[in-house]
Amino acid sequence: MTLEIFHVKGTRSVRIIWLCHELAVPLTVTTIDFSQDYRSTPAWRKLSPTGKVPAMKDGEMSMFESGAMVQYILDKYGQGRLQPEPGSVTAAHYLQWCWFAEATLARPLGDMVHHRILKPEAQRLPAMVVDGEIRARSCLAAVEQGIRGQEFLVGEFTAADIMMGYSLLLAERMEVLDDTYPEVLAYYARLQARPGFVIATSDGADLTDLA
Ligand SMILES: N[C@@H](CCC(=O)N[C@@H](CS)C(=O)NCC(=O)O)C(=O)O
Repeated sequence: MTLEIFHVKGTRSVRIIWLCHELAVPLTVTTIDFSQDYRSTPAWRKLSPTGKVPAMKDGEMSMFESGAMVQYILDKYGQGRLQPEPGSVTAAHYLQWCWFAEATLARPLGDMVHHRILKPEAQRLPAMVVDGEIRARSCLAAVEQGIRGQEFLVGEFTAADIMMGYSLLLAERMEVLDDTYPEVLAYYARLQARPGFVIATSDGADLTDLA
């Protein structure tokens, strides 16, 4: 077994644990300390130059960025599962939602997390939280429209739903995922019911050796 995810409960490492569970790909889950002190150490910065979580290793190779990890695992271990045929129309929409989940929806949510929780109180800007909520709500409205009439983002369950599932978890935590978005709530409930999501978000995720 060579694949190892450096994990903190409730962070984007959830995507990797969930994906490996869906694919039945062996994964070692190593929980790390989320403190700023630990994330500033040279050892952690070697794996993740900006100090963020997660980082992943596959043998000698190490990488950061959860979406890139998802694509790497699909390409190396997925045997065509959980992603559409490259170059197809469905693949275009699959890529659209993967990127939207992290680059567009998670971004304002990240601003909210920083200015509500992570930054020292003296550095928090309430206006960033207000603006983040407006931007996040506009993204949730787009998901509401995109998911209407289908079970998952591109029909069948794919890794785009894993990318989106974590962003929705963040939206829930920032209290913007409410009944303004009934289709998104129902979709999120479908994602939460998947065993991979349950394991990846549980206290025991770090004890899970998905062999
Ligand atoms: N785009 C990056 C985002 C990584 C990220 O923001 N991770 C959060 C935890 S989920 C983090 O480490 N936040 C602490 C910080 O930004 O200092 C990814 O997908 O891996």
